[in-house]
Amino acid sequence: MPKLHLRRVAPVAVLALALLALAACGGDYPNSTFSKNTELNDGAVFIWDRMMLLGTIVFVVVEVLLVYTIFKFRRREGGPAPRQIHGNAALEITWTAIPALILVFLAVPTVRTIFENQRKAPANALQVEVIGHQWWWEFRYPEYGITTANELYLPIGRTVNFSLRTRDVLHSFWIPQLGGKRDLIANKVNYIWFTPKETLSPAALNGACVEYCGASHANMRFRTFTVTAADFDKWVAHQKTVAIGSPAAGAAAAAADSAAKAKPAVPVKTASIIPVAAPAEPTVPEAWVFPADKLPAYAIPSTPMPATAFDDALLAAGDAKAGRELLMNPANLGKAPCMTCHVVKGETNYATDDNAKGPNLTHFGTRHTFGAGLFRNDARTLALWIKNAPAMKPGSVMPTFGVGEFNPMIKQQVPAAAGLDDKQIADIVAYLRSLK
Ligand code: HEC
Ligand SMILES: [Cu+2]
Repeated sequence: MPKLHLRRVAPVAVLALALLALAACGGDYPNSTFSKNTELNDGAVFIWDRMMLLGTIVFVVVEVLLVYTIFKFRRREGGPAPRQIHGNAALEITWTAIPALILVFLAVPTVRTIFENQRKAPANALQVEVIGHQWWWEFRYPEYGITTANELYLPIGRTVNFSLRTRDVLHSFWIPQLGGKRDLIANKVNYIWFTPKETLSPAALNGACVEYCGASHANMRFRTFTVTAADFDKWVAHQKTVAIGSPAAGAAAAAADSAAKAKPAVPVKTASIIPVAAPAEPTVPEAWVFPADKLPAYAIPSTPMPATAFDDALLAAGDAKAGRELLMNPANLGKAPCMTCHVVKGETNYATDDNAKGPNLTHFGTRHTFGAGLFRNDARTLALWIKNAPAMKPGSVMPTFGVGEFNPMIKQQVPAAAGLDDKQIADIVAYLRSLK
């Protein structure tokens, strides 16, 4: 056997190990929970640090003793037989007492943190209702009458109290950067609260479901935007309005218009008829969302797209008015039953927030992502989604609508009479994107 030159190999091995260990330092960990962004993180990080410290001390002491013993008392050729002993009371008491003491140092802060986290949230906390669905997230702000999906806005510096419910099976709510997870349990309302610290800068953070909940559990994600209090107010002011282009928005526009005319100081706009696909008109507070150009790479979906063809020229020519007619006219419910599962505030609704099977689409055009954080909200991705959602997201409750598309859920092709052609889909896409 070739002789192993221990003296030569050892330094190399030690160096390799050190480099490996150092590789864990630095770098960007956007989904790490070891950030001190909330008091919930603080508690967990404190316990973790203490556990690591004590654990490391124990590890080093035990390993040093072990290695020392192995070498010092190894069998030597012709050596005497080892001394025979029968236990050592002092030693045994010591090595029972030390771990017990260490556990006390771990248990006390752990229990204290658990009690702190289970306390009731401060009375002035922002209330957010989180409702888990297979496989997406509904967020409601009861204070403001806002219902939205998959994108959560939180003001920096204000405590937020989440009430957690599920519409179906167990889920678990987790925004690693903002602290611990909590389960959504059937027939029970759970709570979790924390405060994004005053010192934080606005950020886009990832969230996820962390309790296995079926086919698309891994595809049940969401984005959280921690924004300044002023920006949050802007977001709220816009999100609580009805959808632009809805009949109710038309009425609001007319009212705002006459109000503007009454005040001569404000330059009066001549055109007062708002087309359905109007870009953000000043009648509804201007949409404020987390700026798209500030989205970090980790918050931009990169889910692979299906190879389905879609004519980009059709998309560019999408007619929002025709799309709206498809969705809102009851005569079209057979082909486009969208509004039986989705709610658009201010429009013809067949569902309510409480029985809608799909996400509220009121300000869908202002969202960066859809499909529970899986897809970028652009025209092409949206068109493919309407064509065949279950082909893009396994198990999706949203059915296949594209004529000729294969619905993997019921293993059937969509017949021409029942589905939507690409032109109709392009029109619906234009309408959905106009929902600013
Ligand atoms: C049977 C109920 C149902 C019908 C009908 C339905 N959807 Fe959906 N839709 C859903 C569900 C459920 C989701 C969430 C899917 C997911 O993310 O897992 C969804 C998601 C969506 C989304 C993405 C929303 C988001 O924020 O993630 C859009 C857009 C959408 N549907 C549009 C439509 C259109 C347009 C139609 C009609 C052509 C339609 N839906 C018909 C149930 C439905
Ligand atoms: Cu899940």
